[in-house]
Amino acid sequence: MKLVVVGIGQGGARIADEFAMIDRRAMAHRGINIVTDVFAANTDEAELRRLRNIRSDFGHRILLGGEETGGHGVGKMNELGAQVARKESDKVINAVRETGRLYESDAFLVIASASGGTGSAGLPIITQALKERYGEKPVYAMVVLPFEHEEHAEGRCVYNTATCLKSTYSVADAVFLVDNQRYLRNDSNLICNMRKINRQIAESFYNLLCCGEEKKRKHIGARMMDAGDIIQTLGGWSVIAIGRTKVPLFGSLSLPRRRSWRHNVEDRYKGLAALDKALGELPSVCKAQDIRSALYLLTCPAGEANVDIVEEIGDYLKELMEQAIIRRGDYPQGRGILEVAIILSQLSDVERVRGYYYRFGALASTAKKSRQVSTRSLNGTDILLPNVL
Ligand SMILES: Nc1nc2c(ncn2[C@@H]2O[C@H](COP(=O)(O)OP(=O)(O)OP(=O)(O)O)[C@@H](O)[C@H]2O)c(=O)[nH]1
Ligand SMILES: [Mg+2]
Repeated sequence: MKLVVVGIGQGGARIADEFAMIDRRAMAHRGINIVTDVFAANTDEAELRRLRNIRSDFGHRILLGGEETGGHGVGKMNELGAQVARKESDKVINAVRETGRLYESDAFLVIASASGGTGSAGLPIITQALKERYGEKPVYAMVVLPFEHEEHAEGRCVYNTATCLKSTYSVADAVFLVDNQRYLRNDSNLICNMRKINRQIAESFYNLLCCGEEKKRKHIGARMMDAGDIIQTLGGWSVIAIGRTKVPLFGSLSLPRRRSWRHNVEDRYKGLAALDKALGELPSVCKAQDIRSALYLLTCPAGEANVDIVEEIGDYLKELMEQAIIRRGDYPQGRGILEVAIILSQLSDVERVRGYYYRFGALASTAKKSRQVSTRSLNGTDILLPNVL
């Protein structure tokens, strides 16, 4: 599957930058192309300059709202972010049109953080503009949810997140929810953590995108997963994750060794062990009974893949999510690692999203009350509006 990737705002652009990176890796290691083009759009000029992998011309690093913000971002004010994105969405659409390789792309992926000002407001607007212009291709959105400490610190964070989620859901063909908090490792500093998080987010798409683009027969599995499977699976709220286990570098049939009982059990259930890790990485947003559609892809060296592993994973998932249509695939690729990539989609209820809507409602009514008080106390001079509205 080939994507056109558009990152908006700081978080979105940096994650898009990692997609440019995995595409380079796919070309260098596997001779295939998984991302036809990558764009970053931001109101922050310095941030655009800091990107590492996206082509550095103005057509790929697009400055929005130069006049309104002087190239310094919108400082979390998503109203300004929306105004700028509405006025300049054509810049992005024109840049995409000029890629020249649109015809080979299967879908768009538009990425942004939910709690900033530029990305959270720009995401639904750019998604809608792409849908209007290229209606025949699915447009998927990826929304990065804030860290817990950010939510506690500012109401604006919840306000932006709730409005971003609601408006993006209404226009995108599917919305991937990515939870920053889920990826947080306490042992690294914040910048290092962000980089690792961004890398991991892009990495979870790597084999899924590569699989359907493989041309060499030895890398085509018994059940190949391609763009059609992924497009059929995706709809509404969605989540993605990968889990990995190590497998012997020289295959299971290498020199006979004395192996402990524990190792034999791990070997026997390595597919389930990787699946378990993938499920553990998912953002805690849904209950199994709310999942309507899912897919999994087993990627491992050819000698490690067998029908039992693929079926074991499928049986386990079917038991877990009875209502879901589950698509499966296997991809003989790589050395020493067995990976399970999983997408859960068409989630009928997402508690986390409901939580944001609920808190948004509470913030709005508190704001209304305090507006009445402040208006009264200032004899009608309506200037003490809380920051969130
Ligand atoms: N995963 C990830 N999250 C990020 C990154 N940079 C910022 N964030 C998160 O994104 C949110 C802030 O949004 P930004 O993307 O910085 O905001 P913006 O879209 O640039 O909007 P303004 O700066 O307000 O103009 C916070 O929740 C951050 O934790 C990143 O590189 N990776
Ligand atoms: Mg910014």
